[in-house]
Amino acid sequence: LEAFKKHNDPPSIPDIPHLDGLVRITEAGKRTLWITFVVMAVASLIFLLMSFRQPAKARIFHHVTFFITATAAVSYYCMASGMGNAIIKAPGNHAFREVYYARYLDWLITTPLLLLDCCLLAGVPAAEIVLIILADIGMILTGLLAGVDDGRTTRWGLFTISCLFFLYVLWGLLFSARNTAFGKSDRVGKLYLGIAVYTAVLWIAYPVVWAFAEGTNSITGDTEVLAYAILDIAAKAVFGGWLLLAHENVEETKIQLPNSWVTAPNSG
Ligand code: RET
Repeated sequence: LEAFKKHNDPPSIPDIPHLDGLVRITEAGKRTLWITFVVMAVASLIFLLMSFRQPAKARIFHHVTFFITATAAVSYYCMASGMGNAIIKAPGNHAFREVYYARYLDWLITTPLLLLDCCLLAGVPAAEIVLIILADIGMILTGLLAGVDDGRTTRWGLFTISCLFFLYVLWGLLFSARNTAFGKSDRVGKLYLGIAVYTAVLWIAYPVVWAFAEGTNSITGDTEVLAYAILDIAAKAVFGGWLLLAHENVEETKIQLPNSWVTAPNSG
């Protein structure tokens, strides 16, 4: 038993900072993570309060959007506390990088919810929403595997597969859903187009940051944390505020759930 335990003992923690060529975040990066946590938590609270301005049946966008920033808040809380990262072999001799895989768990939940928000706004049929979200899940899972991969060729192979899934998502957002939105009315189309282009531009920046950070290990951990934090705040908190305010003013985008979804049968 002793031999087994010894064999499975993790490397002692103090050894890790002394690893040659290790890129990891410093106090500055930690501070960015904590600030982003606060921004996401405050945004969640605002979205929750905004939901009370609508009747219970018409809060679906508020609830989806609340879950997006709330999930990000939990994820940033964990990352700021030093959880959800791993030391991965990086390209180059004696190069290692601290990779925050917790982000991918966040994205696994939040990117489908962001797409759901966009698709509900445009009025995309349920079967197509499922396909777009499945492609998105494929994108994040292959991205996660690429991020924690210490091989050379598989990392970029997985990155390419992830990008192919991403192309499908972009096509759904920018062409298919756009046509559906303009089919509903010109106002819905214009509102949707603004939000979809904003989303597409921000999302394209993620694989670019990835290529410099996890991909080639050419920016510092702090720069990576800052870049993803700015993107996350824009893609979740700013996106959410814009979506909620705008849809309240465009009657055709309001979704009323059936009564049976929001009241118990015997509650009157
Ligand atoms: C990865 C790396 C592999 C290739 C591609 C990626 C795309 C990631 C995207 C993330 C979007 C995240 C959002 C988060 C929350 O706001 C996984 C970086 C294509 C598009 C919007």
